[in-house]
Amino acid sequence: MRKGTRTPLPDTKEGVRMRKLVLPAVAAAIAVAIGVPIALASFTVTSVGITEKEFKVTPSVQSVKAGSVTFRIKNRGALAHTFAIVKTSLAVGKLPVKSDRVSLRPIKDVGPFKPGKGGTLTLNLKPGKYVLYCNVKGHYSAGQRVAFTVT
Ligand SMILES: [Cu+2]
Repeated sequence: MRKGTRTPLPDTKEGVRMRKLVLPAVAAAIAVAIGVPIALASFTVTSVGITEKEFKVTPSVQSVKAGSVTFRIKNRGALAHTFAIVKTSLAVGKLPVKSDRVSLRPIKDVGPFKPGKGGTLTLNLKPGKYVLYCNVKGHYSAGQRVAFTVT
């Protein structure tokens, strides 16, 4: 006796892909268990496409709303790249570098991804300024970095 929750097709709004993520059986089971109406059991996820290559990180949007954000990373370059995110008010080009790598502690640094490969990273982001970059030796300094804002 599974109760599925039907959701509308994905909305597209200014490049931000807001997608209803529904795990029908699980959501319904949890909803029943904790007494939440089924209609509230779906939730919204913000998805940001990330393209990496030599030597750029290009997000599909420069800013998102606070909450759960899924980065969908794709390496379209010829070298391996990582995807790192750090929360900082420092300017995008002014992060401290040691041994050719950013020395700040990132929230997360995933990869390295080989050419043609990629992955996803979901984080719960608070409002603030962030920098997205690749932390393979020398890549940040070569320009593989971009400012990112959470509002
Ligand atoms: Cu790189």
